[in-house]
Amino acid sequence: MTENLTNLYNSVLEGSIDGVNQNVQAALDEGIEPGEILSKGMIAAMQEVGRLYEEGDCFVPEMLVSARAMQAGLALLKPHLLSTNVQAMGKVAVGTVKGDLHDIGKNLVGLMLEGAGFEVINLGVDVTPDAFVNSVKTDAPDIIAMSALLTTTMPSMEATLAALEAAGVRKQVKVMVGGAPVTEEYARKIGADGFADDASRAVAVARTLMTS
Ligand code: B12
Repeated sequence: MTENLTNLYNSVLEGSIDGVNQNVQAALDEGIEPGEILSKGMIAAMQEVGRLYEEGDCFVPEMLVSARAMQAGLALLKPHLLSTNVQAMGKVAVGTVKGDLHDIGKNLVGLMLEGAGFEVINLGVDVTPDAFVNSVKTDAPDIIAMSALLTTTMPSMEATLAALEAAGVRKQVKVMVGGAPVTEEYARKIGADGFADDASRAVAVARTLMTS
């Protein structure tokens, strides 16, 4: 890793917004690909934060400052991740499921989809099954993309699929799911149409769903 990427990684770990901003800019100036800045400098650091939390070496406030620093860096990187002049591919409504407030991964998926030419409706966090159903009725997305980061909120994905079915709109929309604890097997079990374990694969899955 270059010095700028290592400094960026450390800034996310320390939760330093100034450090993240400076080092994202320095890495861009050095000519490092935005995708590499994101994966090696920022996502890898958030994974380390998760590991430290699991080991009891950091706590929720530290996770939060790291998350804020990462979000600042993402905002700076966003224009570089979005390609221009891409044709509209379809419409995706993204949201983090009920009870879950983690939004970095969901926002990243939204950002990459936007970059690939999808129109993205961001429903935010703590999205109830009814709110997903309402979005299908009012926004008419081609795809719903649900994110969950907690094992305790994953069942809300299944509840949302049931709510779509009960409202008679399940056939109008494709559903894809993801988030750290979600697996391909779980996605299949609950009857989702697609799963991806990272944001760039999410784009590939969304493209496939548009033609299936
Ligand atoms: C940052 C963070 C927080 C921040 C969130 C800030 C924010 N604005 O998002 C704060 C401090 C608020 C937080 C709170 C909590 N957290 Co937290 N958090 C994390 C942490 C460290 C990083 C998550 C993250 O942003 N990762 C970076 C992004 C880029 O990755 P990602 O979200 O996985 O997304 C990628 C893929 O999964 C995929 N993806 C994501 N969504 C989707 C959707 C679709 C459709 C697709 C296709 C793909 C996809 O693509 C993304 C990009 O590649 C994780 C650790 C970890 N390893 O995940 C713990 C973690 C998720 N948190 C955890 C816990 C326990 C909590 C709390 C319960 C702690 C507490 N006691 O209060 C609360 C719950 C609050 C709530 N109700 O939601 C646990 C969950 C354990 C479990 N198995 O359920 C984890 C795993 C930490 C741990 N190792 O124990 N957390």
